[in-house]
Amino acid sequence: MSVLNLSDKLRREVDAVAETAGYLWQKGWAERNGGNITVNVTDAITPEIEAITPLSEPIPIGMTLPHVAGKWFFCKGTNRRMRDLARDPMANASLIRVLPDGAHYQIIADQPVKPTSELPSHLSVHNYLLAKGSPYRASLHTHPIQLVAMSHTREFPKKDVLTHILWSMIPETKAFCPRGLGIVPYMMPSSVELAEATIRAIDDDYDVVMWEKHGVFAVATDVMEAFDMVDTLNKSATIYRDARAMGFVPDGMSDAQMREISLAFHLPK
Ligand code: 2HA
Ligand code: ZN
Repeated sequence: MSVLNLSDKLRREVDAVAETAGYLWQKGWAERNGGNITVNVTDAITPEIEAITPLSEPIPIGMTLPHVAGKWFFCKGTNRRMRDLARDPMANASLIRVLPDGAHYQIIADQPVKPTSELPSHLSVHNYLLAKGSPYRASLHTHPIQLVAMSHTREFPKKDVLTHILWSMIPETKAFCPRGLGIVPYMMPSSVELAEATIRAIDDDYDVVMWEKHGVFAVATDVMEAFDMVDTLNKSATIYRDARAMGFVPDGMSDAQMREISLAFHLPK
């Protein structure tokens, strides 16, 4: 029996992850096993799920993260494909519980799928969010084509230059990604340095962070919200690219037009 039979709330969380994984694949942002999703699903755990015998022994996380102790996460499996996660989420991801020591986890359901190799970095971000009392429960890493392309020149990835260009392409981008796009210089995927730099960028008040020449990392209340922010930013990048491909540098909305958006949507900047 699937654990999904035990909690409607967990089923909705898993359905949202599967739906998002399908979008990532359809958009061409998730080649092979590219990208990751982890969601803190602690609120969806019922006493029946808590009573399930784990499918694995305690597995070391590789670091001690006190704020995720006792929390439950739904995580894409290591080496699993987004397109397979979309089709059959419980066979390509797993429900895990972090043990009270904050240093080990156990796989609970539905199958002994080992979570993403990025688990330490994703859990570090969740640990940071929980420590801060943030309502954010979802983290998403993906490879959005046009945004990544824009990180391949020294002209753009200066702090807030890229954000300004993207905000100015369509009004929605500033309205729905009001914190803009943080930038983390290229670092080795899966490295502790990359995880730490990502947390610093989130702490700097960004919800979406560009990993230069690699992809983006987004945090939000839920996985669909994280996807929507990346999708909106990438839409702006695509409009920018298409204007350039038509042979001109796009004007962008004026500063006055952008201020008007900030006022209408009560945005901080
Ligand atoms: O886990 O995209 O950067 C797959 C990745 C790592
Ligand atoms: Zn990646």
